[in-house]
Order: sequence, then structure tokens, then C-alpha cells
Amino acid sequence: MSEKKIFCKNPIITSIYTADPAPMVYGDTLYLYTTHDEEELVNNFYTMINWHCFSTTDMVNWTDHGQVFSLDDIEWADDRAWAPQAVERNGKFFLYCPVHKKDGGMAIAVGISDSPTGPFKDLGYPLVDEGDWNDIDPTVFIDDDGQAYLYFGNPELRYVLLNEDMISYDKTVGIVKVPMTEEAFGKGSHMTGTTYGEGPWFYKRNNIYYMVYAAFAAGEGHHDEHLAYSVSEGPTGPWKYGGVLMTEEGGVFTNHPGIADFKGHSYLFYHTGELPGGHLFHRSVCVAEFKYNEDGSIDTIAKCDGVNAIE
Ligand code: FUB
Repeated sequence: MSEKKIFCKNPIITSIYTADPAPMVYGDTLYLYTTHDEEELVNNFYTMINWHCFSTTDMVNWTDHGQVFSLDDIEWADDRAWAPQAVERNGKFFLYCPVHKKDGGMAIAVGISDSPTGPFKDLGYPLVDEGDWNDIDPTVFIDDDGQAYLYFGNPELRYVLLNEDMISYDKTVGIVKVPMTEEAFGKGSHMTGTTYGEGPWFYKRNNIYYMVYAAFAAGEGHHDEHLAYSVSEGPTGPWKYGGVLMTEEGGVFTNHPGIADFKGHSYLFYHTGELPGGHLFHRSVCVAEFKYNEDGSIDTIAKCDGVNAIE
């Protein structure tokens, strides 16, 4: 029997290149869904064809559940197995995934399973499909009143109100475009003039709604993404810019937040290029523990060596 570790060194996963971490706490376990950067690149671009799952009960000793969903399972998609997020409702698990459609453009697929570790089965058609490239990076949250929200988008943040079945949305409300203002997301250099870039992560804690996202700083020239956050008193805004959550230092163009409270600790999952051979298209998932301030604000979190085991 192998000895239990007491410290988990970053990057958490060393067997493959992983990115876009999406934690989901279910029961006494934290499940971590990731994308997978293939070793061999096609056209020197993101080469991503499946999603993986890992789990832990102490944040240090991880179980590898392998591939849980793949482009091969989605008949209408052909490329770009990008940043997912999972949620449980009524004993079913839903994995929301951006993909490139065979007939062009990005759209959001839903994988459905009876188990958090899959295998996930495709809904059979896109859940969100506006026919443009904005439909990426879904983040899902079920509020206390039962209403589920699916936010997504690059360069614009948009959302739908999911129906209770989690595989359709309220068509009378439709796809809502969040006002991309400096007050909401800070002055930045992405296409809307704000810092908001992509990779939103939506949740509620102590009655504050948080939107954490990958962001582009203001100013001239090329930037790697940093992480930033905005807060709101309600699930649909108005949003108020909260500040930088993680600087771009040591980044690999993209970064991607995933946040979870687990067994009394708060964690930010993110990605870097720290594994040997790491770069823009060979990323690796990391984790940092952090604490909220009394008023719910979050100080900038440093990229770190790793985390200790939960007792
Ligand atoms: O990993 C592919 C894409 O890069 C994701 O969808 C974005 O969030 C960025 O990490």
C-alpha cells in the first residue's frame, strides 16, 4: 500500500497536461474536471479532444478517473474540447462543455451521467448555440431558490436561466447579454474595453454573488491573462469590479479560475505552464488555499508551491 502524502505539490496532475480546472464538491469528495492539452499539437494550436476527472477527499491524495467525456461522444462536434464545469441535480450529473461544431462556430454541449466520474452521454444537440464564437467557458450555479444559471462567453459575458431539467433554458428570457461596463469589470484591454476576458466562474457565498474570470489588464501591448473578480447583490448583477485575484506573472497567456469551499477551507484552482515541456498549449492545473476577508472581498492570491492535506 502506498503511503498517504501530507503535501500536494503544484502542479497537481503530472501524468498529462491539464488546464481549465473545474472543482465540484459532492458528499465528502472534491471532483476536479479538467481539459486535456494533447502532447502532440496539430497546427501548433490548442489540441484538445477530451475531458478528464480526478478526485480527492483531503486535497493531497488524488484519484485519476481518466477520460470521462470526449469529442467522440458528441456527434455534432469536431474540435476544441474546452473549459467545462459540472453540477449535480436530483442525482444526475451535468457536464457543460464548449466545443467547435462540425458546421462551424462554438457552442455549449451537455454531458449527462448518473455518476460524477461518468461516463457522460451527450444531450444530442447544443444547449447554447448562437452561431458565433462567443459561446465558450460555461459556468453553472444553482441558487437557494432552485433557479440555475449558466453564464458563459468571450469577449462578452452572457447568461441563460436553466430550467429544472438542466438541459434546456427559459426561451422567453433567452440569452441575456451582461452590460460590459468598466464599473462592472474594470477598465481593461479586451475587446469590450473592460478587463473581462473569458473563463467565468459564478457562485454565491454568504449572500454575495461572485464572478471570477480570466482578465486582460489596461494598457498597451500584449498581456497574459490575470484573474479578476466582480461581485453583485443578485444573481444577474449589476456587477461591481472587485480587483485582481491572481497576477499574470508566471502565466502562459491563458489562466482559468475554479473556486471551491471544501471541508472548511477555500481553494482557487488555476493553471500555469509549470510541468516540463510546459507552454501556452501545454498547461498544468495548480491549486492555492486562500481566505476571504470579513467583508467578503478577496486579496490577490499568489501562485504557490502547493497545499497541505486536510486533517
Ligand atoms: O483551454 C481552452 C481555452 O483557453 C478555454 O476555454 C479558455 O478558458 C482558455 O483557458
